Amino acid sequence: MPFAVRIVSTSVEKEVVGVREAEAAPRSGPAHYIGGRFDREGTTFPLVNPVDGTVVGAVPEAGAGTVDRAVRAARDAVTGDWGRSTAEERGALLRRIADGIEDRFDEFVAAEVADTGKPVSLASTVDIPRAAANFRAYADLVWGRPERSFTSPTPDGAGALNYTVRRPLGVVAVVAPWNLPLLLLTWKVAPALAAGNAVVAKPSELTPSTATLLAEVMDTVGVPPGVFNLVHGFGEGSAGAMLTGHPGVDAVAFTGESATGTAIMRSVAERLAPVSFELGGKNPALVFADADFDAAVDGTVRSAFTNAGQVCLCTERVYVERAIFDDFVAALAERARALRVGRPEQDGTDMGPLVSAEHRDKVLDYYRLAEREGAKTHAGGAAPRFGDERDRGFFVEPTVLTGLAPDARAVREEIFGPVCHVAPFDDEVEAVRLANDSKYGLAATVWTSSLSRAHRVAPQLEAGIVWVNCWNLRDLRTPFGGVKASGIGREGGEHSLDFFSEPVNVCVKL
Ligand code: NAD
Ligand code: 6OD
Repeated sequence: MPFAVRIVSTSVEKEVVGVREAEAAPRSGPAHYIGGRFDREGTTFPLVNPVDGTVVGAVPEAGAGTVDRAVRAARDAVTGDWGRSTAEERGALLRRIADGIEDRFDEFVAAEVADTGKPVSLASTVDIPRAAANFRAYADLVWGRPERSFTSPTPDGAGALNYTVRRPLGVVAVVAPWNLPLLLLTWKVAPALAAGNAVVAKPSELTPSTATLLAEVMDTVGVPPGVFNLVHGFGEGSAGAMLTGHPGVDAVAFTGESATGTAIMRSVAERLAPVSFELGGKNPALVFADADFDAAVDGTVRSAFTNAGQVCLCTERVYVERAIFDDFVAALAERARALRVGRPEQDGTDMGPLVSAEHRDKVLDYYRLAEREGAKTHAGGAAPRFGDERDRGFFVEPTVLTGLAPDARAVREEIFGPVCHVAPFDDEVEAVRLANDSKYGLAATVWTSSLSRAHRVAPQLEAGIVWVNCWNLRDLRTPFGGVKASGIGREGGEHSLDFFSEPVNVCVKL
């Protein structure tokens, strides 16, 4: 048995043999996790509560030496027993990780809420359950993965058999953003491990806590030392760039801003390491006059304001057929004004603060820029005032704008806050042209009651994901990713397993 998980069947396996005691498991704030050991080596930077701006902890910042140790630990794992593990063994371990997350569900929710300020209702129904689901999904997928084989003719008539084996890439760097910290980290870690790689993960400097809890779970359920490593720090000039630029990293899976993707691509160019990039967006919604009006308003409220607009899939550009434009704007603005902005743990809170003071300032700058560019503000447009400690937090109002020209910066640039601009269109051709008039191409939404229109419009949209009469309905098996500046490659289901492994054709002369 190469590592400490007993495989009895492919069903969920509860029994773990010889699980190591969590070594120096921190339970007291963010820590690096390298080669199966936790440490807080190096200088620290503050962890800030977005609700009131207070400093609530300290995060260790990995320097070049720490990153190097993590990469070496990962290399040792892939060249050791882990590199010879079977898909069945890895699948069983992934299920244990999912169980481990669920066993500490409330801690994960509390940590995610504390770092991001997102409502408990969101963290407990989306972030944490879907993070656990990622591990289960890839446990199933890697086990059930079919490969094709071909028999080929040979000159002597004996023939040859070609079949494919999948090899892991080796040491994979996973660099994640702050908006859905655990969900988006596990979205890459789970398939990377399922495919047999060792991982060095770097979460966002703003949201280090659930990644640390994940390392604790990995440790507790018996993930072998070096298979999953975690380093904390910033991007440029810090742990992020040191990791992606490390010559021992065989591939980089990154989610974050498009400009960061460019920087990472430069850092891997010399050694030609493969990248999987999930990047920014400026996602359009098209609302046709024949749509179910209430469903379209409801869906647009969700797509613009979920997680305070800090989801890469959020709608920031809404195009509405002229016949219903005024009614739609009025209804959307009324719903936006009614959203309850407040404490994440309070029942009924729809929106918490933004993640950081810097991000709040960026979003508020865009609100002001939009007004200078000629926007009319129908809802929001500022920071709310509470009259208590939340006024030192990072809250902004959900905002609905109209009246901007197609080339306004607030229409073209990703804001990543709770804001959308609504503009009219006259026909389907114009709607598609407006939707595609962006350097980004992540997700698009179409609201219509015409089946023909839906099928006609969807494939014309320059986006990796098109939703019809819904938003963010996500099956983990489906391809996920963007076109243009929104990404390179696809993740999700088989697509992630394809990225995290190389097919090797074996040709046997019969
Ligand atoms: P970001 O690019 O600033 O940071 C993401 C991660 O990259 C962080 O861990 C950061 O420390 C690290 N990083 C920054 N500079 C780096 C560098 N030079 N080298 C290596 N690592 C570096 O993004 P963010 O602000 O954390 O997240 C918001 C952005 O992420 C938005 O643009 C959003 O659209 C995008 N996003 C995209 C998706 C998607 O699936 N397409 C999903 C979520 C978020
Ligand atoms: O898969 C999901 O549930 C989800 N909310 C994905 C979001 C991805 C980008 O931010």
